[in-house]
Amino acid sequence: MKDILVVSDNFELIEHFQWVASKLDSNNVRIDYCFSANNSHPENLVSLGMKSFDMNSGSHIDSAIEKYNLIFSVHCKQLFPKRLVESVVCINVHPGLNPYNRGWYPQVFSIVNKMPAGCTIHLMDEEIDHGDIIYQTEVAVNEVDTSREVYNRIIDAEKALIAAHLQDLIDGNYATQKPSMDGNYNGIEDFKTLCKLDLDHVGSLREHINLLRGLSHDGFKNGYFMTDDNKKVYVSLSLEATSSGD
Ligand code: 0FX
Repeated sequence: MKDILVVSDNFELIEHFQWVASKLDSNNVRIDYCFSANNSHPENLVSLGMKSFDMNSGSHIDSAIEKYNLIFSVHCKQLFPKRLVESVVCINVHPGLNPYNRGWYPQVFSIVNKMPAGCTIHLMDEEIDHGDIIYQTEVAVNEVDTSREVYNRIIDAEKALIAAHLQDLIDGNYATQKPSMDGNYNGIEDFKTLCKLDLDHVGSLREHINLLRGLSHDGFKNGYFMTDDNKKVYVSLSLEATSSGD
């Protein structure tokens, strides 16, 4: 019997994960689903039967080490402590193409810095989005994409990897590959810095359009500048491509 813990703060992915897991042979696998203690709005996750798990609680970590053979992070908003990743096999499902733009909102940075985008399933070590790679899918970043379009493509690619490989991940039936380099990491503060638009910044229009489409994500207010009378003005970009030749 394999005892598995899945910690996730992403409703769409975890709903899909549960659906894929429901098709597995339930005689061999027992799965508990939790959201992280950082999640201030877990209501929809509670509706999926999930409970809170605190990566900063010594007793939660102790009981996880004792109980589980395998732990998944599926967009978990808390860092897994060193003690946990060194005691239990921990696997991360990450919305970026490691080692490029590890960390927060990878596609935002891929649109801005032109590094590849995609998703990665990897073994976790104590560094963020850093361990040996198990599966990866690169997704396209087109000239007309905002963060939202690329993100939707990444979520679809993550769902496809979960559907194709969950059984293999549980069975340990996979090969791993060391990332070719350490790559680069962006934290939430880097995203917040990107959001503060400097009206005096000098650059090409192409560079500025890329910044604004990286910050444009339907449903969120990201990029902004301040008016002389100290009001925040949010900016987002809408792009529409004609079919070729129009
Ligand atoms: O769950 P998730 O898609 O992923 C994020 C990080 O990117 C990932 O590296 C980390 N492992 C995981 C725990 O958290 O994040 P989300 O659902 O909060 O946001 C999804 C996308 O929405 C994000 O890529 C960009 C966009 N977004 C989100 C917020 C909260 C914005 O554009 N602005 C925002 O304020």
